[in-house]
Amino acid sequence: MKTPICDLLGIEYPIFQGGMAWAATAELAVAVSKAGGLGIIGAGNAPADIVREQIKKVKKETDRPFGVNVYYLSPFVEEVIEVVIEEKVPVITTGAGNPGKHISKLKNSGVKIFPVVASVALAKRLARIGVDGLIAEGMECGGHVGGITTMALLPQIVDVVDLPVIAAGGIADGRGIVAALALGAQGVQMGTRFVCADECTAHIKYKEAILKAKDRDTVVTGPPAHGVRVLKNKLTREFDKLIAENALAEEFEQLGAGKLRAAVVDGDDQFGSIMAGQIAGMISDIKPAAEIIQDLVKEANSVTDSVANFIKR
Ligand code: TUI
Repeated sequence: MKTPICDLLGIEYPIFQGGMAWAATAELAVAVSKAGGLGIIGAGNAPADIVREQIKKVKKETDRPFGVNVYYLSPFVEEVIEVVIEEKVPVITTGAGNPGKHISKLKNSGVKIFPVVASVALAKRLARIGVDGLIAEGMECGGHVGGITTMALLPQIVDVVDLPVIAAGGIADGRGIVAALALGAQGVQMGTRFVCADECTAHIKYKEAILKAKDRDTVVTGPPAHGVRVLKNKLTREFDKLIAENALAEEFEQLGAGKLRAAVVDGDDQFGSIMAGQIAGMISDIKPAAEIIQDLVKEANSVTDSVANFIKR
């Protein structure tokens, strides 16, 4: 399984690990990069010195390429961009905002940029500014969601940009990878699947909640247009009440504050925000990241053969 982005980034397989706030720490990024994928540190709302520590940790453990996800709603975006440049991080992915103003600076410093986009309009705008690739994220994903599914979004973006596109949202096995490649992607990004890697430092209760989840167990909470996909629990019922009351954006913000950390770090599966994608219902085991990747590659290969048989018959 090899696409042009493997050579562009120096990775073995076109598999990105989602840069999830709190859950995507150096430990997980090291394991994924060592296994031939692209491990990614999720900077989230962390201050720049914490992000620098995480980067140093990855560099100490592996010479393989890795990335940092920069969360554009963080109060520390400017400092995190400086750290990424100083530490010569090979690749960044970006989320929840438009990284346009930093692109020329990053490019001049040799940092490759793969912004996450959830619309064709933003994909076109960023392609014009000159990014290295795009991550097309469908609304099946966990965390912040756009409004278009991966199946519909991905080919529409592939058709209008002359850049490698990575598919994200709703992918957790070899079938999903082959489907994404069929729609024109050059690779995939997976978040929820890698939360259930041994090396992910998320609390065991967070992982177990994903293992227990069925297809309809995620819900999008938060104010309309700023939705976050999570597993249903007592917190999401509190959010439902706010919706019913037509509550103000600030009330949503207050209810959500600190809840991702509570779920990932403290294992609060009742009042924590258990961000996960709709594919959670398909994930049934916790195993080493290297095994996840090897199984994905094996499965993608065997699915490719059966698809070819169907089509040529
Ligand atoms: O970023 C995500 N997903 C996330 S980030 C996150 S961190 C967090 N969330 C809540 C509480 C505490 C921490 C959880 N999930 N996905 C990437 C993504 N980015 N999807 C959509 C977008 C996006 C949205 C708007 C990208 C650009 C954009 O631009 C608006 C503009 O300025 O044009």
